[in-house]
Amino acid sequence: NIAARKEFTADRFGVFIHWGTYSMFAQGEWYLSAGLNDKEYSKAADAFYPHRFNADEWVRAIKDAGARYITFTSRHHDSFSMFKTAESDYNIVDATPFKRDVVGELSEACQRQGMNLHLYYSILDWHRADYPVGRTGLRTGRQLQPNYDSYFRFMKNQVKELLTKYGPIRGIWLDGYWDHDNDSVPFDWRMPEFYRYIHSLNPACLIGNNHHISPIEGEDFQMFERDLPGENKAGMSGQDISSLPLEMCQTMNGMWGYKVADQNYKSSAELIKLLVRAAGKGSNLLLNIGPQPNGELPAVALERLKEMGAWMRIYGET
Ligand code: FUL
Repeated sequence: NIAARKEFTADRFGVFIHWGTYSMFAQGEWYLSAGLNDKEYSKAADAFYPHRFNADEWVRAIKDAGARYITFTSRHHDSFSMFKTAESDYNIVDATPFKRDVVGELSEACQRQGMNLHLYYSILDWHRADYPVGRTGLRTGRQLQPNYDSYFRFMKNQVKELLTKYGPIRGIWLDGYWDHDNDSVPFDWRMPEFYRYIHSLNPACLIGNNHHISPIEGEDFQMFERDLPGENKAGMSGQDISSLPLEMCQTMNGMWGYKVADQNYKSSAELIKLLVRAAGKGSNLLLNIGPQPNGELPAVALERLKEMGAWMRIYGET
């Protein structure tokens, strides 16, 4: 997968998309963890109908900004799958009136427009009974029957669906490892086994894990959350810089998922500076957008993409 890694590094600029039923509450993607009852929260799926969702429009706007890949949340901590899955009914096709496979539509749009697609996948889960609850886990309204064997099997099956049914998926972006940071007995996530499984399905698939520690065997790129590699201003990315391709992710405002109260967007000048500084560190910038519950990208985000595109057309490499 040396070629895939090189292509990834040459991309320099990607757009992260956090979108799920949490977007409906407009409070960010961690809303469920604010002590909510999981059963009540999950009812939102029954009203999720993002009638303005148009994958081609998203991809067009992102492409015009000069970004070369998209990383999309296939399943976040709240466990809701944005794709049709046989592993759980709690998914966009079976649990919502919308009934459209968002990952599928996005993947097709990406293929039509020559955009690389990565999928975010949470290994931490706030909803399933079999996930062994960690430091952020909820107990409210939730059944607990921790069984990592069962949960691990579930993850493998879902990742198999994602990597075999949706065309070319260039990368998998794993998240939530830090949920077991504080365990008294070290938790074995069995990541090397998981990575081998992913690579057996697609040897070229780039694996990254937002674990905030140094790379584990089997990973293809190293990520830094909200920080330029080596800076660690946000206190989450203190790990040493490795020789793997690097990627930093950052929000346009302050939250990943749509948060209506957060209009504190960075200016285009700041965002361009960030992109340049990341490139100067040999790192990609993965810049986040949280689409609205109706399926549209927020107007301010679209404006920022436009302005970045204007700059990229002059100064970006082609
Ligand atoms: C974090 C997650 O907990 C956030 O919700 C978000 O997805 C960010 C990119 O990674 O670890």
